[in-house]
Amino acid sequence: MPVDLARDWLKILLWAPLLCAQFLESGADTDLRKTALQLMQEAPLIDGHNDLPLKLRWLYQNKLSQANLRTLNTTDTNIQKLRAGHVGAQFWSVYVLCGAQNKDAVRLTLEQIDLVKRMCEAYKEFELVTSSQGIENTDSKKIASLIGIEGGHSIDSSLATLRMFYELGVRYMTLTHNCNTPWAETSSKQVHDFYPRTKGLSAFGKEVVKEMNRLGMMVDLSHTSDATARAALEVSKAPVIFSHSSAFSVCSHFRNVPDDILLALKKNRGIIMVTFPTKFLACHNRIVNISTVADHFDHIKKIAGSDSIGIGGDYDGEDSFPVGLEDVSKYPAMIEELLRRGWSKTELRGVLRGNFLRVFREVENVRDRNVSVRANEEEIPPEQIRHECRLELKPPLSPTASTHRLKLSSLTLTVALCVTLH
Ligand SMILES: *[C@@H]1O[C@H](CO)[C@@H](O)[C@H](O)[C@H]1NC(C)=O
Ligand SMILES: *[C@@H]1O[C@H](CO)[C@@H](O)[C@H](O)[C@H]1NC(C)=O
Ligand SMILES: CC(=O)N[C@H]1CO[C@H](CO)[C@@H](O)[C@@H]1O
Ligand SMILES: [Zn+2]
Repeated sequence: MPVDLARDWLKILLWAPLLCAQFLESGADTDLRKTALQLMQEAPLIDGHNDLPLKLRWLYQNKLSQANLRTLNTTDTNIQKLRAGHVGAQFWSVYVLCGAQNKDAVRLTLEQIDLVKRMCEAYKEFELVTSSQGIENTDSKKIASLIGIEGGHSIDSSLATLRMFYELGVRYMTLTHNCNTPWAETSSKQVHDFYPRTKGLSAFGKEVVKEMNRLGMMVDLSHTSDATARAALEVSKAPVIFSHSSAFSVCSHFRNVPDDILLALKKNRGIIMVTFPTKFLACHNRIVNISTVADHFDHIKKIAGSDSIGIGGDYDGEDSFPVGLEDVSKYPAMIEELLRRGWSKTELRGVLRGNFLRVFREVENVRDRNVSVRANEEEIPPEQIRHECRLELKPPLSPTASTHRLKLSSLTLTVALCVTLH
């Protein structure tokens, strides 16, 4: 045998076990992917936060007729991708920028709600849903669509406005976005200078939480300061959610949740829906991939148990997502990685769906046990808000005939309505 040929044989002999191992490993990977997909078929994902409605405002000025949501490719989200990602229910955020606070936040929020409702009318793949039963009843070929408000500035410090948003189908409200409101403090103190004196949850803020409990609207604590979150956890009679946040111990970003609050959340029976934007996931390493996100899942499970976990991708809400999780079609890769790390199918069914449904049902039960309680008529003390966009609805003071007075006050009311609704 020539020396060269012998050397080749030797090489093959040396490499064979390695090649074999690689083959087995990739076989195992295909199995894990298959298991992940099967699991998601049985338990399609309920995702806590998606900002497509904001993108539709930016890209199309909410002119839905100009976009094809089935194939839209300038966003992280379209219907094909949601299907590939096994998303069974999606909370659409009707977020309006903090800059609208004290201006037209209520109108802009109404316009985003209108947009989500029109999405559900225009696409048979979406079904507007407002209850836990509604999610469970949704045909498996459709995507249950729910509405969440992101930022208490959307209610303009008015419990009546909160109630009307509930009637329009809103089922969670994030107490703050990146700005303080007069009644709740944000975690992003450096972004806006609205109401710098707000600390945690004010007395009126506690009334907001109680009224949300009474209505059956979930209290969302993503974006709030730790003081706000702790106060809300204390006041709320129902489980709360973090619709899109990750673990502070893994990455000490102000958008993430520290361990003591994770423990309080476990006690409250609420959930944290782990979020995927890279800037909240990795504070130090530059490579952010599925392993990084899995570290957050593992940590939260260690502190609060897998029953306290869901998923809120925040797609279309931020620019950068981890390698392997670039858009809403990639959720199965996340489940595959958790299977690889030894998460059981039961735990993952909870993460995908069961844990959120438990929270939603308990929120509805608290509402149903309080049906006899009347609407909260508390108002925010006027000195706590800025006034220039608010008209005071008082009858004119001049001692005129009562009919004249009536006419004037109805005129005042009309003007006020114009100001609010325009
Ligand atoms: C994105 O969609 C547009 C409009 O339908 C199409 O012209 C374009 O080729 C698509 N781009 C990619 C990368 O698929
Ligand atoms: C993620 O990146 C790290 C290196 O930073 C690497 O060790 C790990 O294998 C990667 N994980 C995946 C799932 O790609
Ligand atoms: C007045 C009333 O019915 N209050 C109830 C509201 O719900 C909470 C939580 O279930 C009960 O503890 C209250 O008694
Ligand atoms: Zn957000």
